[in-house]
Amino acid sequence: MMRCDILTLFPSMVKSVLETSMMSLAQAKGLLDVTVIDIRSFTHDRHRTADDRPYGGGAGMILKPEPILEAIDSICATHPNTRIVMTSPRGRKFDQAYAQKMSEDSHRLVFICGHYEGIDERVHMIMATEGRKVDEVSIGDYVLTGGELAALVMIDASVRLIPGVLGSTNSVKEESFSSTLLEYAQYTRPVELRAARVPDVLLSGHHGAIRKWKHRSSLASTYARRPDLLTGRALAHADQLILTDIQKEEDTEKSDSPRRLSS
Ligand code: 6GU
Repeated sequence: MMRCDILTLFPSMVKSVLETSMMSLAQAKGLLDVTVIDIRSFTHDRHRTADDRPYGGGAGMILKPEPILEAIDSICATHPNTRIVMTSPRGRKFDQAYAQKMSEDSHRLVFICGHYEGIDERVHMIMATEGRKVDEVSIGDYVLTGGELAALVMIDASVRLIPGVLGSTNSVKEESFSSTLLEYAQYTRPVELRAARVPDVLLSGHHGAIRKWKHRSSLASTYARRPDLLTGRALAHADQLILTDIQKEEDTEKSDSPRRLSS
């Protein structure tokens, strides 16, 4: 069970995603619990002001610290076991291992979605000083207009790792990145399509041969698309042999971009 709060200026944007597909199903199954909190509900002025101009000048607006700190105080008063996740392009990079940790985390995860040019620096400072667990997390090296999509990406990647959310537990185990190889090629009907046939072995019913084929397909796909995933990694001797074979095949097929492994 993952428990989250999302602090945002745009609750409807977040809610629409949470009401769809796997996110909605996970909540219905009681495996995910998300509360969306409007940062503006912790403002006290007539205009519900959540942002202000930066001291020292510069472009854009900054999120005011008080509403965010009040929102966190209010959550922590009822849920002391929280981890604050500040979405920010300056944060630590989110990856599959991070998603796995999140999916197993017993803390209530409080996502703070930054907007405009950022959040008053004292929010991070004060939370750290108060001894709260705070992580700044980025989903990649590009800049979003706000942290909502980033928070949703993190929740989506994590929630599907909770046992029972996906139909079969195998679909998680076999896929990309759990094994640090990309997925093997997949096919469905029809067997023949514009002269392109499904590989015969997949129709053969020989489970051993099929397993071998899938593994080879994974290695070939990884070698062709993400060779960086193979270079840093000690390959089993059997895999090294398969890879050599794949490389030979590629050379004879005058591939458009032949690549060599450094190892
Ligand atoms: Cl977590 N937030 C924002 N605003 N931009 C980002 C990001 C997060 N990760 C990458 N770009």
